[in-house]
Amino acid sequence: MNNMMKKCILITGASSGFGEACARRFAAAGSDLVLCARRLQRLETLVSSLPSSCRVHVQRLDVTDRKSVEAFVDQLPDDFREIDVLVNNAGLALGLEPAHESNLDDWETMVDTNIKGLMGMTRQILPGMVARRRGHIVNIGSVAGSWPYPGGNAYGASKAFVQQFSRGLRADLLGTPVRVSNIEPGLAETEFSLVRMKGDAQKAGDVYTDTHPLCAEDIAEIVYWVTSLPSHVNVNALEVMPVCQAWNPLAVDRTLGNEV
Ligand code: NDP
Ligand code: 8X3
Repeated sequence: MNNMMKKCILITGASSGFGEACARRFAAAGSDLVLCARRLQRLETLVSSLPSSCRVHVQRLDVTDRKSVEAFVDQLPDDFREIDVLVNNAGLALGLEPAHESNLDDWETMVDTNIKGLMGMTRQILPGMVARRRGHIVNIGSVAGSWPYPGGNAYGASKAFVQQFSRGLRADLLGTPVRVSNIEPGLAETEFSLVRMKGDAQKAGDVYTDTHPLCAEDIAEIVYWVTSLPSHVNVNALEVMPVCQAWNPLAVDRTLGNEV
């Protein structure tokens, strides 16, 4: 028996990518699962492929819908109410345009999902964890939260929020046994780029051409690992890139001449 068996794991954005891989990883460990996303059909297909012994509750949830998020815990069946691990994974990037050409609706959707959705879920689940004196919030941040790149503007800023919010939670939760971790992945091949490129499969594929990116299972293994560590160990943040990725030198423009 491993220490995640029968623990109840709530994963947002479980219909693809990291969230789906986390569901499979925790199911393999014998955990109970609460899976949510907007695409219910995808969740149901995922459930049908999990071991039949796995206890799963699926719920359609748009994390940008504050009323639904607020009603979420009350709608959980009794057996799934005591969440041990919340994986705040639902998120997205939209567009790669420079700030002066970006779509404000895209920016707002990223804020609503990556920031407000994550805050709302945390606010719903955390009181129960504190009351039970048991729990772990795992936020999925990004390297983009620390390292700016052209076109990363609002997405990177939303993940910088996740980074600092995770630290703030740690500060608030000192004196409780509740743990908080921010996992900050770099280049990873999921549906992330297809969403960012708004369905343009060619552009999405180009992101990964001639690379060996992280895969969803890499991140799921890390999420599993940080949550299965002994209960006195808190991984505050974990930044992970594929070997083929690193930082650029600071950018220097040589075209402006006397203009500045
Ligand atoms: P995917 O696009 O494969 O998965 C994103 C998941 O988020 C989907 O299950 C989607 O479900 C869900 N989601 C999006 N919007 C909402 C919403 N409003 N309400 C509920 N669920 C939502 O991408 P990844 O798995 O790569 O992304 C997961 C997380 O990892 C994101 O937070 C992303 O920012 C982060 N990340 C990704 C990296 C990468 O390179 N892939 C690197 C670093 C971080 P549905 O559409 O069914 O609602
Ligand atoms: C996703 C990784 O580098 O595309 O968060 O921003 S990156």
